[in-house]
Amino acid sequence: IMSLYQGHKAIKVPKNTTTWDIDPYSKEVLLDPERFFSALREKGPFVYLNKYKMLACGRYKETKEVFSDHKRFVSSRGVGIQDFKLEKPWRPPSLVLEVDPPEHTRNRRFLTQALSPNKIATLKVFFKNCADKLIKELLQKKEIDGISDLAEIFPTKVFPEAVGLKKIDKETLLGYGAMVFNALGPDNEFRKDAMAKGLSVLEKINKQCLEENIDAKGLAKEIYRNTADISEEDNLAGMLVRSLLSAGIDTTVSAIGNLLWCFSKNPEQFRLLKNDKSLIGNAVEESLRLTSPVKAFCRTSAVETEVSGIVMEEGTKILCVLGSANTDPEFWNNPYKYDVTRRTIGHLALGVGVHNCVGQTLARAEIVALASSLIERVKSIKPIGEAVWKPNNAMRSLERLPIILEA
Ligand code: OVV
Repeated sequence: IMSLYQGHKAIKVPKNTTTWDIDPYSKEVLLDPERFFSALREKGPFVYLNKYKMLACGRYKETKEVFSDHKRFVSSRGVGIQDFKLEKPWRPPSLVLEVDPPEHTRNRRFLTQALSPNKIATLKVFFKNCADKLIKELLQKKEIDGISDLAEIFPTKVFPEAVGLKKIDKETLLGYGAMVFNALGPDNEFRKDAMAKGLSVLEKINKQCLEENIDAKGLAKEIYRNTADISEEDNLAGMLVRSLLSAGIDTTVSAIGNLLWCFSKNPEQFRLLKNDKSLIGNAVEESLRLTSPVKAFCRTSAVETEVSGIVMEEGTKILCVLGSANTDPEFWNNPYKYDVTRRTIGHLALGVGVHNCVGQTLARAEIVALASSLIERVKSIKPIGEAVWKPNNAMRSLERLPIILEA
């Protein structure tokens, strides 16, 4: 008899696998992720989490291998700890995140088409203008909270406009992001808190995805146009727009907050950038590598299979800790150093394989625009208080980052 545990199949400890009592979804781990990453990698290619009766991996090699093989390690059973084959998910599954090829291939193409190089080029100009305006305003204030005054403000202003939402408030977008990402973890206090604000947020988000509520010039309208022949099918376009709103806000808010954290802690790196602006793109990649805003996603084994000598049964949930793979000393030199000149290619912050971040060109355009404005207009970014991290089951992001921007 198969037993269900924490929303998935309770697997047996595979042979030659270390068992571990740690809770990767606890606040303690979040507050000291680097210690968790190191211990995870040292225990072997996979560890068995006693508390969740599932596996976790954090070495670069295995994390990449699991992510790269969408046939053995499926997304259609959910990328959180819940197995959608065994339990009903909290919302209708995403048509890109929580689906396998061939459906995934078709659906993803509609998003790729909407995010065309031409569209991104136009948006870059818009993002840069908005970033310049915001940084000019913040320089007047001098003392700011890098999160509530900057990281949360920029994406919630430019992204809804890029998508073509007619009206949407910051709180709704951030509230929905918190639900989507915390829902990937166990039903702990963080998931419960996010879900508590739930129903009204869900209603507003679903409404915003409807064709009558989107502007003719945005990405959402493009998705409706490209799916016009078949969009009757299960609200296809609306569901794809929902994916933009699920994946496009919290991720970039966290990435920008984490980038500011990197800058404020490494003034010599910020000065290097000011002297050589051609490094900006790489400085953004390096902040993604080092801080991995999406900490971890799960996969589920569709068959009994083996990786690095570990045999795992069908239905095994694997927590793939991207932040750990991105700081594996077997792959990266001096991995915990923020180094804007580092060769960053191969980092897994935006995933790898068929599910790699479909919005990455848009995300990079946003973050690079903001980084450029900072480097052009700000002399230094100094911490004036303690950086406070915000617990989340799937993201690594800040609650507060008190800084001074000096002109
Ligand atoms: C959390 C997340 C990431 C990527 C995609 C989606 C959600 C989605 O809803 O499609």
